[in-house]
This record gives sequence, structure tokens and C-alpha cells, in this order.
Amino acid sequence: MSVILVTGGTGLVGKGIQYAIETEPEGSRFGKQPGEKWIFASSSEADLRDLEQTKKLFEKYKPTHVIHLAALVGGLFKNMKYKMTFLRDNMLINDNVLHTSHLTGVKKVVSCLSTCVYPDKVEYPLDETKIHLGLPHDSNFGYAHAKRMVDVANHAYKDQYGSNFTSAIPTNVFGPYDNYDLEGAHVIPALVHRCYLAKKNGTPFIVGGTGKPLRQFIYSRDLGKLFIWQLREYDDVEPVILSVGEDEEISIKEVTDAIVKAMDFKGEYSFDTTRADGQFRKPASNKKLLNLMGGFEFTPFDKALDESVKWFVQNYDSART
Ligand code: NAP
Ligand code: GFB
Repeated sequence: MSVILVTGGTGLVGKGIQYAIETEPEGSRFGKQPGEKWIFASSSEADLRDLEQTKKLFEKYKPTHVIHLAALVGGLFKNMKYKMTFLRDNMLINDNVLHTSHLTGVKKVVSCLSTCVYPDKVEYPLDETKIHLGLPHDSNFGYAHAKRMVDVANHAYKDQYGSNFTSAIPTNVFGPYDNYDLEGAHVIPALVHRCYLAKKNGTPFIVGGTGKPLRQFIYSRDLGKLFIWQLREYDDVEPVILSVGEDEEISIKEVTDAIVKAMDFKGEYSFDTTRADGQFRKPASNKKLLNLMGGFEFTPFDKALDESVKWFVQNYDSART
């Protein structure tokens, strides 16, 4: 029997994986396989910054495979404010999970980086060979370095112990069960929440920055399938970018207009240009992924956003706001 432990399994990305496991036909490429047991762990089960709690979690479930998502996560403004916390918390979590996976003989670990770990000054498009070719954008200096060390550790574990540890590099993710905290969230959940409040209370709908930066966004329910693919079908230490194509890059203003449409908001919005824009763009290539998978059908952005907004409005009282 395979026991797959998803650390950070109760968050946005973890819920995307759980959705695939629960809705895809059993035995299909992205569905649950016979004899598999999936565990979606939250921080209430174990604070993975603590090695003893990490070891107890692994003793409890005895995972044969790990999808390692647990992390201190946040949007641009939160990352700018807490660089040391993002560095230390994530380094502790990552070291504990990889070290305990090694000690307990986990067969395979897929950990999670992010396209924001890339150097800010590097030849585009971003691909899997460019992670360490320069300093990350200062806005997420702490988080980015902690995440880069996962790739370094994976190579060191492989070299010294032959461990099958690899990593995924998702682009910006959105979907149901996101974190909608107005100050700490990523841009889509933050703006969905702000637009919801503007519509409900008639408060101004303020968008941070100039609206000019460009981003690629992947739907959490698509990303969930890609993590399952990487766990089952990819056994190389080098990371894989899990993203929609470079041609899907859209501006923050276009995202805002799409949110206004999905929310059926009739009011106006304005830009607060005293707030940072962060990295202007981070165009990531998904060529390696598509070549390895033989293609993948991404959910159209507007459809994914519509589903995400509907989920938020229907679950406002229980959402992480
Ligand atoms: P999320 O919704 O905030 O979920 C984070 C998960 O990690 C939650 O289950 C949380 O548990 C858990 N966690 C946080 N601190 C922990 C700790 N000290 N010990 C144990 N568990 C802890 O974030 P997400 O967006 O799903 O992120 C999942 C992974 O995707 C992260 O590695 C992140 O870096 C990566 N990623 C995210 C994006 C994005 O745009 N969201 C983009 C690229 C990569 P609780 O809920 O109990 O706190
Ligand atoms: O998702 P986000 O916060 O992070 O997007 P990054 C930031 C972009 O959205 C900037 C604009 O251009 C902001 O000016 N924006 C506009 C807003 N209004 C808002 C708002 O209310 N909240 C937020 N958050 N942004 C993140 C990294 O970078 O990328 C994370 O900081 C993570 O660590 C994520 O890796 C994938 O895309 O700039």
C-alpha cells in the first residue's frame, strides 16, 4: 500500500490535489489508485518548524511518499514586511520534512518552490535551468532563498544518499480555499475579497500598485492534477515548472477587470500607486512539463476565476479572511 502524506494539505494547493483525488475516476491518471491512502495534514496536526512534531507526524502515518506543500505563504506585501520570518520558518519546515523523509525511508518527496524564487534579472523565459542565476526580487528575498535551498537540498540528498527528492515550481495559484486576508493574501484572493466588500458595503475598491505588472495564473484544481502527475510519473531531481503557457501572461489591471466581471460589480475601482508593484513580470515556460506529459488541458482563466469567485461568495463565512 502507498501512503501519500501531503504536508500543508489543507491549504489552497492541497485542496486542489484533494479535489482531483476525490473527483477523478479511481485508477485514472489523476485519480486515486487502488491501495493508496492520502493524508492531507494541516499545522494543527504538527507544527513542522519543530523537528520532534515532524517526526511524530511521520511515525503516525508512516508515509511512503510525500508531497511537501507546508510553508509560510503570503503575497507581495506580507513578503516585503516579514523577510526573516519567511526565511527562517520555511527553512525550518523544509529541513525537518526532508530530513525526516530521509530518516524514515520515504521513497519519494515532491516539494514546492515558486516562480517568484527566480532571479529578477535573467534572460526570459524562465526555465528550470535558471533558478540560481542571480538574486531574487528583493520583495520576497527571504521566502525565495528558503525555497531555493529545497532545490539545493534535493541535489545533496540525491548525491549523498541517492534520495528520490524532486520539486515543482508553480506559478501564481488561485482557486477555492485560498487565503483571502486583505493584507497578507496574494493578489487574486485579496482583490476578490476587496471587490466583494465594495459590492456588499459600497466601500471603495482599491487596487494596489499601478496595475501594470504581468503574471501567469494557474487554477489550483489544474495544479492538483499536475502534482499527482509529478508524484507518479517524474523521477528526476531537477524541478519542473507547473504553469500555464507564457502566452497566458496578463496584467494586474486585466485580472482586476476579470474579477469585476466575475463578481458582477457595478462600481469603480482605483489604483493606490503608493503601494509596491513588486516584480514586473516572471514569464515561465511550461515546455518541459508539456513535453513530459504529452500535453495538458488547462481550465480557461475566466472559467476558473468564475468558479473561484462563486466558491468565495458561497463560503464567505468559513473562508480564511
Ligand atoms: P496556504 O493556503 O497558505 O497553505 C499552506 C499550508 O501549509 C496550510 O495547510 C498550512 O496549515 C500549512 N502550514 C503553514 N505553516 C505550517 C507549519 N509551521 N507547520 C505545518 N504546516 C504548516 O498556501 P498554498 O498557496 O496552498 O501553498 C502551498 C505551497 O504552494 C507552498 O509551499 C507555497 O510556497 C507554494 N506556492 C504557492 C503559490 C500561490 O500562489 N499560492 C505559488 C507558488 C507556490 P494551516 O492551514 O493549518 O496553517
Ligand atoms: O500575488 P502577489 O501578491 O505576489 O501579486 P507576487 C502582487 C501584484 O499584485 C503586485 C498587485 O503587482 C501588486 O501591486 N496587487 C494589487 C496586489 N492589489 C493587490 C493586493 O491587494 N494584494 C496583493 N498581494 N497584490 C508572490 C510572492 O509575488 O508570488 C509569493 O510574493 C508567492 O511569495 C507568489 O511566491 C506566487 O506575484 O508579486
